[in-house]
Amino acid sequence: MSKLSYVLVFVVGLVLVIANRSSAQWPLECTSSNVSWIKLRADEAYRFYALDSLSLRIMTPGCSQTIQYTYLMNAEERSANYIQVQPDLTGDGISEIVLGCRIGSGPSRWTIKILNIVNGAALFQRSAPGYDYFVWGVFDFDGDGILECVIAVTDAASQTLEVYNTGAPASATAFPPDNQPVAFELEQNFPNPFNSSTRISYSIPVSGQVTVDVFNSIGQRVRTLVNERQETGLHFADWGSIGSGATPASGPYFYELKLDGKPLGARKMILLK
Ligand SMILES: [Ca+2]
Ligand SMILES: [Ca+2]
Repeated sequence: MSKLSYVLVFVVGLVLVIANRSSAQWPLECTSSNVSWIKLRADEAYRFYALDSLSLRIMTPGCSQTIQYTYLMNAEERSANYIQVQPDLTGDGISEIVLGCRIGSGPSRWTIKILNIVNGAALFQRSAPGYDYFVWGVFDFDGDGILECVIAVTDAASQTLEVYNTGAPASATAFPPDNQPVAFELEQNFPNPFNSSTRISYSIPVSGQVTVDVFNSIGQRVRTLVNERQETGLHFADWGSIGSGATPASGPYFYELKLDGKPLGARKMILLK
């Protein structure tokens, strides 16, 4: 190749590099701190929401940071740390919100409240010492055109499903639309990162010997959260301040679910103190 050819190749290459560098970065649409997002109606955009120890605040749709709905926690609910969106059960087109709270420490106790977020009224709530309540889904369980609400109730020894008739038509829509349980699911722990305690939800397709182990970043097992025979369905494993043993250090951890010795899945979580 002649000297001129080398120069030409260099110049063409330089032009290509510059063109590539100047090609558009995606434009930033919006930012919002300490929030997550949900959808409350079929025909609207997603919205930001913020959940802290005092309130749940839901913004108007899109990138807006204008608060449209606010729910103020009562004293017990100040530990609320998850929400779920369920179908519109009141006929106003706005999906109902499930607020989940861990109450106190010691024996497990998770409560739920299904809220009409428009006026803060509770449509349904369940809470009792020693029991965990979880809204598994709102769907037409028995095929009669009316939505049922399926609640899982667990204590140290058992799980019961309670099916309530909401009276709302099955045409109501939820976001995400599919709240029905699947055969096997290992959820991301919540909250994550966490600093005191966190919860891992999982469903198993058949009953069997279940273990949920926690490993540190170099693969050493640091805690066994579950090691028992469990029935088909939804279960929870909690880790943190309520566990026994020395408090673990901040950092990444992995949890692994096994059924009858067979690994079903693993996920990563972050402990931040
Ligand atoms: Ca509603
Ligand atoms: Ca029904």
